Amino acid sequence: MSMQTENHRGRILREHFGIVAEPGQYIIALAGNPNVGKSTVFNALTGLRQHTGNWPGKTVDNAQGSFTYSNKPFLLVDLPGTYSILAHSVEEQVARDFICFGQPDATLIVLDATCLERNLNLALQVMEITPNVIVCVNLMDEAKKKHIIIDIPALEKELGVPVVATAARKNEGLGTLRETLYQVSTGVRQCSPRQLVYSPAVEMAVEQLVPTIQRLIDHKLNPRWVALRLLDGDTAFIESIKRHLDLQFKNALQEVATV
Ligand SMILES: Nc1nc2c(ncn2[C@@H]2O[C@H](COP(=O)(O)OP(=O)(O)O)[C@@H](O)[C@H]2O)c(=O)[nH]1
Ligand SMILES: [Mg+2]
Repeated sequence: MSMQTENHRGRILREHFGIVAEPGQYIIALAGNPNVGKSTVFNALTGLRQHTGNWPGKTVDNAQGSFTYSNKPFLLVDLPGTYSILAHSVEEQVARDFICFGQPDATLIVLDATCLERNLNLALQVMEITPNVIVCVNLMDEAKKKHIIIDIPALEKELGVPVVATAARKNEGLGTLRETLYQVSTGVRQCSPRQLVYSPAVEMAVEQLVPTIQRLIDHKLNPRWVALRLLDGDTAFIESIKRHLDLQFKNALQEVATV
């Protein structure tokens, strides 16, 4: 990463998200449903190197913590616990905007091993936005107690992103988690997240929109995901684009959205 992009991202992080990152720090977003052990994972990874505040203009808590692994500095940003990131609440909007516009190097999604089905919804949504996803299946000790067996390699194959099993309260699996975060954030390990396929009519509309969106956003966002949001009539997302991206793009996108 060049110093120039780094400075640009640093400015976006500070001005738009109230997050102060040091140059060269890899940024990792931390997402998950409420009560899955997200804070426990956050504490286990960052220890006391934490800073808390609010998201700018929102009454939603914001926590960031740092750690070093393999001589590389990381900044972990704890997002609000949400079931979705389709922005139906302030918390969901905060989480989604950070994943979309904060340019994290990776997003770690913590899931509850005792109710994977419900939790995977969020993982699949994030995997539509960014390829750099790590899934942490936490509460493995609770799952074991309930005789739930999770085939981690099979899940990893299904999802196309690294999956790490943890019992964060017992400090189990965190070594592997650190190593995996390192590999994905630095690009040593590439992910190819499985994409949801929609009805033929939706897929056709997406296909028609993608080239135009691609031209307009210039790698700033995943064009397929932007197309899906536009087709969804997601006005909150268009508002977020206005807030976080430059003028030229947002005017053009508004035109596409109103067609
Ligand atoms: N048994 C067990 N409990 C856990 C584990 N991780 C977190 N917890 C507990 O689950 C509860 C919720 O954890 P917390 O980190 O606050 O969840 P958050 O809402 O996702 O931030 C707390 O009582 C934790 O101690 C785990 O791996 N195993
Ligand atoms: Mg928490």
